[in-house]
Amino acid sequence: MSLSSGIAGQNDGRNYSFKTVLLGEGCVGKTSLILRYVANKFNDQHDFTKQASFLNKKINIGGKRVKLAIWDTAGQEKFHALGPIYYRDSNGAILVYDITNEKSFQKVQNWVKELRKMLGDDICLVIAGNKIDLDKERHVAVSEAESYAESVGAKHFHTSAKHNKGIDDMFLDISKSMIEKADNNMQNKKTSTTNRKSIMVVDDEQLEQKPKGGCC
Ligand code: G3D
Ligand code: MG
Repeated sequence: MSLSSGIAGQNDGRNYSFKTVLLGEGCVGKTSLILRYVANKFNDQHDFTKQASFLNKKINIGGKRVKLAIWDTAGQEKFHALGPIYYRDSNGAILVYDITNEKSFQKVQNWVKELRKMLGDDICLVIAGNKIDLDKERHVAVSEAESYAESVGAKHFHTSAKHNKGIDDMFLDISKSMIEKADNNMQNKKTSTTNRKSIMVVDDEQLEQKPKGGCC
């Protein structure tokens, strides 16, 4: 598959391919969320997390076929070493925090600022409060997290990779947002092409030089 352009691949309005990245502090559960979603596994050997790479997942949404390339980090976030090269071609980002760790929620807010600054509204954002099975140890208030997400135009999901909660809904939701954005982009492109076609350029000089009395 090609991810080089970063633009939502779209054929005949029915096939889409999107790049989605997971971002957040180390140990919040990014790799676990991906493995649960793609392979329905938890606490398996995280082989694929050793180097930045992605797993594919194909889904069907109302007759539209969506191929998701879901990117995981190689753990560089632990050294604050995740640069724009990792996320720049993304159609969507899932910003993960651990509900028992206030600092990880702060980190999500830093990511939102960076992504909006670098990519504007070109990227669909979702925020995931992970490890809801540890609700007794919660350090991030639900209301605070949800109202923050709303204020930055992101949906908020409560997830548990351990108990497989909220994950399918979250990926479904971000996929729908990416489809909507891709459809809008396609529509805008068509409109601008149509507008361009309808502009007629009249060259005054040529008109003036034309012989007035016909050719013969
Ligand atoms: P990361 O990829 O963001 O660095 P990981 O995070 O997916 O490697 O997960 C870090 C630790 O959190 C792992 O534990 C993992 O099992 C645990 N974890 C991930 N998701 C959940 C969850 O939903 N609930 C609970 N209770 N734990 C979770 P270890 O012990 O392997 O470090
Ligand atoms: Mg990881």
